[in-house]
Amino acid sequence: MRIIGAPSDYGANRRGVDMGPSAIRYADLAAGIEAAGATVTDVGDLAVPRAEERDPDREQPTAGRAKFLRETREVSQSLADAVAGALSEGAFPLVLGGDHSIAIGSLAGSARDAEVGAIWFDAHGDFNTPETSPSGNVHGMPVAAALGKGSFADLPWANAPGLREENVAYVGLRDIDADERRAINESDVTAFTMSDIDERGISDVVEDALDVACAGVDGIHVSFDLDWLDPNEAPGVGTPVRGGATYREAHWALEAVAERDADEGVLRSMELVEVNPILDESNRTAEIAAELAASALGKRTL
Ligand code: 4U7
Ligand code: MN
Ligand code: MN
Ligand code: MN
Repeated sequence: MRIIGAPSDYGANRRGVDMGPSAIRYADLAAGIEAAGATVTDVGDLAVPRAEERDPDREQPTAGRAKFLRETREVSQSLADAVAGALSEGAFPLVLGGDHSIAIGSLAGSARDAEVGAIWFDAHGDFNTPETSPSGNVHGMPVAAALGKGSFADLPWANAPGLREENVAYVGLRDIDADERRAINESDVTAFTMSDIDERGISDVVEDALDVACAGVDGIHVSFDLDWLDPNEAPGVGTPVRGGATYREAHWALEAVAERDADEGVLRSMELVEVNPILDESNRTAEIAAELAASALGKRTL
């Protein structure tokens, strides 16, 4: 497998998430994955210029409200190439964010030459468009971008050709904006909220999400926003929301992904996003991210 760092913070309004890749590596990511039985190659970080190096006058080339869209395009295109490149060489791409806007590139690369499903572990729907976004922050838009919603229809670099709405499954939503809710409900994505997990338990919900993502595709992309976890477990994220998944639920979820992969070979690409070491308590959130990657890649207790 191949580790690709994407230290972008263009999609969020808080600095620090650009240090996510370093923090996750520092948390013994590679050793954990090797203990799970995979061979690790770390190709380092993509070159992402700092926001201060950019002329703010050159922002906003297109539609609506989307901050740093030009920079997001550059990062997305180089990440899409890196992900597609890994896949074409037979390596599993594990992308380290960075804010969640990097998922635009991961999905564009993973679904460039294949039919791909996506499982989205997140407190948020990330289904805003430049037209509906209350913040203008692109980390709240990657699912809509990949699916070509709103003005993303005019931005081919942002679209994931082999991703269909019918194969997108959310797990554990709990903070959705008003227009975003309408758009999710009108779409063909499948959304499981935290209430679904309360009612049915994590195992039933994740198995259903896997069924949705895996139906008729070549493989799945796992997008893991650390703010899916409860902030008491993972405080180092930019947009914490109370009432999230527990540490054990998160592990169970990714162990279920690993098990499905062992049975059916479905896992194609993965990303860990929104780790912000500046907001963290020691390096707790990055450590959880590293452990979860090992779980997804097949680490077992016995
Ligand atoms: B994350 C938000 F308004 N919905 O669009 C927005 F609440 O990648 C938050 O899931 C988005 O962390 C959070 O700005 C994006 C907001
Ligand atoms: Mn997100
Ligand atoms: Mn989120
Ligand atoms: Mn966030």
